[in-house]
Amino acid sequence: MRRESKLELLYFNMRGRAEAARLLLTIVDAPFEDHRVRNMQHWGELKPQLPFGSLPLFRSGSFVLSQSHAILRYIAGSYELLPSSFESQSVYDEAHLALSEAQEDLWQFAWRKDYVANPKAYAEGRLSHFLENLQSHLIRHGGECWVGNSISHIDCLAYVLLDELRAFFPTVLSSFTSLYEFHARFENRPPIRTYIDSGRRPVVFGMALHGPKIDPAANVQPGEVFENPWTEPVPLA
Ligand SMILES: N[C@@H](CCC(=O)N[C@@H](CS)C(=O)NCC(=O)O)C(=O)O
Repeated sequence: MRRESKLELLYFNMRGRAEAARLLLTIVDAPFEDHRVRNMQHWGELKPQLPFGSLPLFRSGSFVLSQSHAILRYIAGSYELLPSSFESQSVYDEAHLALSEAQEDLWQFAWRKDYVANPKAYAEGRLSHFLENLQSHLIRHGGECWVGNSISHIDCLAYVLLDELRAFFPTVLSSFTSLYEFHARFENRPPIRTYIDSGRRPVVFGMALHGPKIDPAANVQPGEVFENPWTEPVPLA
């Protein structure tokens, strides 16, 4: 990525598959335009033009990339956060895929009736199983960063997953001490704290069967709504 190129991230007004990239761009202090598709008409026009008919999409000057995980890795590589050897890069990919597998599973669960009616079985079963393995990975790698000795795109992805647990499965997160401590450390990094406190962070994690997953800790303004291409605007308070 040429540092002087204009950077644009295009997604919906949700954290979802764009949030790790937003966090990474924040950490590397890269100014970027954070475009959010908010209505059906815009989405209807845009979707047929997209390489895979979905978002996020990232632009760096004339270079265009879709697929959230490719985008994340690209930003990491552009800011020299990836090691040079193929073998070392594979270790990053290992953690990357393990985290995305757990995240996809959690997101799939949000489309099942049990997500609201009976989340306990999932929380104590599949979710805890994923977290046990992820926590072991973090501990094996020293407990501070997910891979390597300094912050990377993997830490951003891990935070996005763990932050959704902080919101909707808080007792599960706090029972995994190393994951819980990582989450707290990450969000207290000055650039991340500034972003969270700025009001720029989307209030909604993503869509679920029952509607948008609204962050219970978000500072919602009276009358604020979630504008999206799929439903009428949803009141956030
Ligand atoms: N594998 C893709 C999946 C992208 C994806 O499914 N995006 C969803 C939002 S999270 C989307 O664009 N949905 C709207 C639609 O398909 O109409 C990625 O990771 O970027």
